[in-house]
Amino acid sequence: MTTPLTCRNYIAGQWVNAASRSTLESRNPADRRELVATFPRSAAIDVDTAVAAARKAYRTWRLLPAPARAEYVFRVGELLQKYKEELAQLMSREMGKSLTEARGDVQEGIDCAFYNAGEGRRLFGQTTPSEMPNKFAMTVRTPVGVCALITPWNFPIAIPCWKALPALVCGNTVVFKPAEDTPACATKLIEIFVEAGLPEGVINLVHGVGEEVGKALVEHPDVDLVSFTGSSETGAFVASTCGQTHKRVCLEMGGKNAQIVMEDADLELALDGAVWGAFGTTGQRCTATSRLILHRDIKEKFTAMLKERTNKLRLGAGTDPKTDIGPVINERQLQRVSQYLDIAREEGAKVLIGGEIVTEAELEHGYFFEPTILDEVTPEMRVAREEIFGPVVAIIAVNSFEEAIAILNNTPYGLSSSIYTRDINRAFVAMRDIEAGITYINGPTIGAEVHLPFGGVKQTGNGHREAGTAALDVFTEWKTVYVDFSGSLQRAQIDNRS
Ligand code: UN1
Repeated sequence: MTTPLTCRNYIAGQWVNAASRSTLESRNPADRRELVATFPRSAAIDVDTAVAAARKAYRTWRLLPAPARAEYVFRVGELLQKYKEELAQLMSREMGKSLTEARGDVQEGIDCAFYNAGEGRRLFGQTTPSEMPNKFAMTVRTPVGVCALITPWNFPIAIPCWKALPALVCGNTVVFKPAEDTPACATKLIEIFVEAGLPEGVINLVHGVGEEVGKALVEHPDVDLVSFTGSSETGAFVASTCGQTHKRVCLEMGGKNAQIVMEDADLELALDGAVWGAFGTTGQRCTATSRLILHRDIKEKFTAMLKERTNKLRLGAGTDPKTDIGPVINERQLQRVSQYLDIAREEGAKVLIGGEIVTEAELEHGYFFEPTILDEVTPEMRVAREEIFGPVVAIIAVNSFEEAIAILNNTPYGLSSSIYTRDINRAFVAMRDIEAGITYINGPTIGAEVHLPFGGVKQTGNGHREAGTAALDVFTEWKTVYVDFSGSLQRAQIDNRS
């Protein structure tokens, strides 16, 4: 076993303990006997210092030309490449995903760095004619200020990168509050920012629990923007607090994503997609497939194929190359998944395979749940409507394409969605009528790329998008500038009308 890391906060260019010196532990979810790291249990006082450091650094950072800011971000990308394997190994131990997926998570950070580094030489605004003579009109992007970034444990490198890298290129400074389940990954990420030479105070790290550090950040009068990824319940608190304190707020919350398989689909292809979408990352992606909406004509056949494939999935530690499915993140989540199985049984769903906490000797020290298929699920059941965030997929049978779309839309969420069909007309209708931020045609619900907008509709989001150029709209304000070089007062809407 590796020696546990001692993580610290990073504030104003210094690695520091929480003022209280109190600490918490991060343990390997595949084997809770392994201590991965200890980290500060920070409080409002630590948040105050970090916000003050970010505010101070903002004065100069915002004035550094964007291409120069972007060079730091480029360097972060290079260092992520250099430490990719080390980060992936650590991630796998700290949050349980397979090494293959952990490498993908770091790669998403690298992609995001290089994409946003290029943005330093774009950050395009507009020029447009004025309605008045001898007058110039344009828009420029300006930074928002101090940004609080509150991130989940399921993508411990990719999601902080999605938020921090565009925030920095746009000229903001950052206070980063990572999930309490992945403090070691967050610390390593910040070490990379430090090695990239980022000036003091531009990025600050405050570890701790959401109810303490997250809350203090959201309520802090000197934070200008909160970008939050997590549960809809916490998101509602974040949104209302930011409403009270007039902060900009960008939310990525729950999902209940579905994959439709029509009777004309390539079933092998749809099967690959369903297994990857439902059980990749142990079902712990916001984009995970948690419902399979199957046309009745292929339902029996496809369900049998899925059962056979799911049976072969190997559970184990993410660090073991043979592992297909790692543990769930912690005891609380394990119990939550298990409770949803009780609810499913009570509501009359049939557990086709799985459904239990794993008790076999080899895995007894981890938080393992069997990959689970629920059959005979109806759209009103709670397991068809509520986010479970575990290796559980619910099968719903439908008689028609129209019914499939209606059922897909019948949830409070709208993040990702997928349809497998060979019918081009249906594919286009699906693209139009599915209520979701992301729709895949003949691909699974997971697999978003960094240069396209990421986010959802309905209770998944609040109208913002991450990634791509959409992220720039989160992290900048538009300033509209008029330059009148006529030398006289020109009244728009009046002087140019007789
Ligand atoms: C998430 O689950 O919060 O599209 C992010 C995907 C990944 C990102 C998921 N690229 O599944």
